[in-house]
Amino acid sequence: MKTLLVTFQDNTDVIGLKYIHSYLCKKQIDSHILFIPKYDKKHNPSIERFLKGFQPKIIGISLMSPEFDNAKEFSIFIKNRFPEIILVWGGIHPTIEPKECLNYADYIFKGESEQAFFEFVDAISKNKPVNDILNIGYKSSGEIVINKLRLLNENLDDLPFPEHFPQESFVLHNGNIVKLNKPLFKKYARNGGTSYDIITSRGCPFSCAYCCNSVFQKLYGANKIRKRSVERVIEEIRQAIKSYPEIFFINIQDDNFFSYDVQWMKDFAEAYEREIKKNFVCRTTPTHFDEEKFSILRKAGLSWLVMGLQSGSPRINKEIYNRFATNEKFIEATKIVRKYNSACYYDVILDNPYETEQDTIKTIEVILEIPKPFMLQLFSLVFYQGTKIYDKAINENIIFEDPHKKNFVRYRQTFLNRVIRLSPLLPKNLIRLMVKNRKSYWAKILLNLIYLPSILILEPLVWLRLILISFDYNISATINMILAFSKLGFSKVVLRK
Ligand code: B12
Repeated sequence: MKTLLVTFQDNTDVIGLKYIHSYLCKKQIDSHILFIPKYDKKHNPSIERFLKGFQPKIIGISLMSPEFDNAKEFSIFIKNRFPEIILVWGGIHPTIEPKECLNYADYIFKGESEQAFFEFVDAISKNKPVNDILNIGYKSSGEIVINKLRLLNENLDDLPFPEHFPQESFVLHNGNIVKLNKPLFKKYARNGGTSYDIITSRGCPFSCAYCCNSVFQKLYGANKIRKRSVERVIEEIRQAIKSYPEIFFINIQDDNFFSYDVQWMKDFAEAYEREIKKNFVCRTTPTHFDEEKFSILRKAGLSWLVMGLQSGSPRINKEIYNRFATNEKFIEATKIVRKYNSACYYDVILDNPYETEQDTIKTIEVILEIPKPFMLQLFSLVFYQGTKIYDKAINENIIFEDPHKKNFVRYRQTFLNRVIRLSPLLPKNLIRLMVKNRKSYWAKILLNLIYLPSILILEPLVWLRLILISFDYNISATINMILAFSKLGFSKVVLRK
C-alpha cells in the first residue's frame, strides 16, 4: 500500500513533511514525496496520468496558510477523479484552522504527527477503524469531529532524520511528474541544495501575537522547548553532508537556537568544529541573546545571525505583539554581533494597522542605532488564523488581507517603509532629515531620486560586505556563496522593491 506525501512549497525544504516521511519509512511504510513547486490546474492531466500508474491509497498534503489555495484546487481535483484515494491534510494550516480544511480533506491532522499519522496509515493498511486515533479530525454524518491531541514527543532524539535529498521522490517539472534526480533536486532545492536546513529543537516559550507559536500554546498549554542532544544534531548534519557533499552552509531553523544552555553550546561548538567545519546561520531573540553563547558559536562557524526587532515602539511590542524584549537589549545584542564581526539580518514587521506614524518613526530611530553593516528583512504583517493578533483584529473589525493570499514580503511602498529599507544603507543624518521633512514635497522627490540607485547599487554592496565578513574575508567561499544564493539574493534585493 503506497502513501504519497504532497507539498506545494516552492522549494524542497519541507522539514515537517520530511520528518513524517522518514518516520513512515522507518516503520516499513511504502512512503514517497511528490514536490509540486509550481502548481497550476493545467497540470491536472499529467497528475492524473501519474496517479493512475502510481496508485497511492493515501495522499497526505502538508500545508502552511499561503499554500491553502493550491491544496484546495488539487484536493477538489483528486476527489473528483480518484474518490477512492484517502485524502489527508496536515501541517500548520490544518492545525490552526481544521474546520475550514475539512471542506476539502477526508481527514486532517492537528499538531506534530509522526506517530499519529503512522498509526493512521497502519490502520488503513489493516482495514482497521481510524476514528479514535489522536490528532485527527474528520466529518461524521456532516458533523465535524476533532480528536484530542497526543502529548508532544519529549524525546526528539528518537525520531529518524529527515532526508535532505529524499530518494524515491517525485517532482512536477515542466508539466510532467518525474523522479527527483540530482539535477532536478539542484534546481528546486533552495540555494541549489547547498544549504542544509535543520531543526534542533521544537517549541518556543514566547507567545508573540503574530506567530503560530501563540496557537501551539493554546493547543498544548505551556509550550516548553524540547531539545535534542548534541550527538544526534551533529550526526544528522554529518549524514546530510555525506549524502550531498555540495552542502557548504548549515541553516539552523530553530525559532530560538540560543535557548540551549552554555554547556550544550560548548559541546556543540566543539563537535561542530571537529566534524562539520562549515559556516552556519541561526536565529534568536534579543531576550535570549547572550555574549558568551554568541562567542562560542561564532568561533565554531556561526556566520549569520537572524534576530527580530519587529518594532522599535515599546507600545507595539508589548501591547500588540506581546513581545517583551527591550530596545536597549536589542541594541546591545547588535553591538556584540558587530564586535565579533559577524553578519546579521534583523527582522522588522511593517504594515501594522495598529501602528501610528510615531511608532514607525521609533522603529527607524532604533534601526539607526544598529552598528553597520547589517541587513534588514522586512515583512508585511500577515494575520494568520488562530493567532492572537488575528483574534484581536476580528474582534475590533480591523480590515486585513486574506492570509491565504497575502505575500509576506510585499510590503506597502509608503514613504516611511521606503525610508526603513534605506536606513542600513545611507548616513543617519540623511535618514533623519527625510523623516523630519516627510510631509514636504522636496523630501518625497529626494526619496524617489535616491531610492532605486540605493537598492540597486548600495544594497548589493552591503550584502557583499556581509558575505565577506561571514566568511572571514575568504574570497573563494564568498564567490561560492554568491553563486549558490544568487537566486535568493536577487529576489531579496529586487523583488521587494
Ligand atoms: C522551517 C520553517 C520554514 C522553512 C521550511 C518550511 C517547512 N514547510 O518545513 C522555510 C524557510 C521554507 C519556510 C518558509 C516560510 N514560512 Co516558515 N517556518 C519554519 C519554522 C521556523 C519551523 C517549521 C518546522 O520545521 N517545524 C518543525 C516541524 C517538525 O513541525 P511542522 O513543520 O509543523 O511539521 C509537523 C506537523 O505540522 C505535522 N505535519 C506537517 N506536514 C504534515 C503532513 C501530513 C500529511 C501530516 C499528517 C502531518 C504533517 O507533522 C510534522 C511533524 O511533527 C516555522 C515556525 C514553527 N515553530 O513551526 C515557520 C512557519 C511554519 N513558517 C511560516 C511562514 C508564514 C512561512 C512563509 C510563508 C513566510 C515566512 N515567514 O518565511 C514562508 C513560505 C513557505 C513557502 N510556501 O514557500 C509560519 C506559518 C504560518 C501559517 N499559518 O502558515 C510559521 C508557523 C512561523 C510563524 N510565522 O508563525 N518556513
